Amino acid sequence: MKLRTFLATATAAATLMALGLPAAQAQSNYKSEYRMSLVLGTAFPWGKGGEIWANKVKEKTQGRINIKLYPGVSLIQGDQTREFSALRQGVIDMAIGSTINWSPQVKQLNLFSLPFLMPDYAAIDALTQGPVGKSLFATLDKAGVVPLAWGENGYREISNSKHAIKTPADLKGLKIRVVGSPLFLDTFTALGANPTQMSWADAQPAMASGAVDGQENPLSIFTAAKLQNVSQKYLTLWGYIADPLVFVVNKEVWNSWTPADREAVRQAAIEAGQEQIALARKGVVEPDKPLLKQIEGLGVTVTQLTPAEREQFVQATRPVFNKWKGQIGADLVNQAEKSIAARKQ
Ligand code: X2X
Repeated sequence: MKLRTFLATATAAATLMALGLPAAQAQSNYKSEYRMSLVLGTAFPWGKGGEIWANKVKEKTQGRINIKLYPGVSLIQGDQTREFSALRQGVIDMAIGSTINWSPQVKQLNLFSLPFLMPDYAAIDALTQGPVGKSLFATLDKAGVVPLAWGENGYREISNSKHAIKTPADLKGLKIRVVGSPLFLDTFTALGANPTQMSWADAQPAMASGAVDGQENPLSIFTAAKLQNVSQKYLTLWGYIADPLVFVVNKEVWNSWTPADREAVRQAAIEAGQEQIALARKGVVEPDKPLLKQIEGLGVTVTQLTPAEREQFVQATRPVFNKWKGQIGADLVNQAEKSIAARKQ
């Protein structure tokens, strides 16, 4: 907000308060609609989370804050790696964004993309719900947005059109679509693959045409986007990284709301985040993992690695981990490893 606008707003609010007018009448500066950016729509847990957040905000603010969803990152022409800058600039009012997509601007968020840092869901929770999560929220706040809650995209499993992947040698020469930060290029290069960076919007036609052989994404995306129909016939569960989602609001927008409405939006984000995480994990945390059966039922070969097989991928990517530890911040990575070691299983 410009200083003059701010002073005018503050004066108006003070006057209204002095006159004893109800808060509802102090909101003439509210927009009729707030724009929420998302990569994926309501067919996916990600977009469902957006819908849940928007509905809760509407209810908790008695309709004062009205949110419209813009899936497909349509406010930025589908270029998901520009979402964070657009948020900061006010092109986007609020978003639920993946740590991967914001990593080019906020290098600390690369933490979650460090290969094989997080062995299980408890490890993700130990990071987002502990000192690491706090520290990252402080970083995001400093970078110019208001972070409110964590959500989850999920563990990113690798698929391709050629053959089952059991060892790093199986990745050799495969063209793998990746998104976001250069860390992904390093990881897949270290594994002998041929990574190529492109947006999610471009990835699906590229798989369909055979311009790329494979991709990595959570299973909920695999099924909802029907990746078996774009030649993804082989799927390996390696759990190498997972991307959390972050619920955020543009700072000027946030400051334009009354304290009570800010609290309502924050509470709505926290509740929606919890519900969204449950949706993201549905089908993969139950003992019989029904989502895997569903995917096998689509004619996809699902490969589960033995601990020894998985270890080969860990070793092959260790130099990348070490290189990026320095770029992300050794203190943050050390804290993350400490939190994970102390996690409740
Ligand atoms: O582009 C992807 O792979 C996706 C949808 O998972 C993200 O936005 C990080």
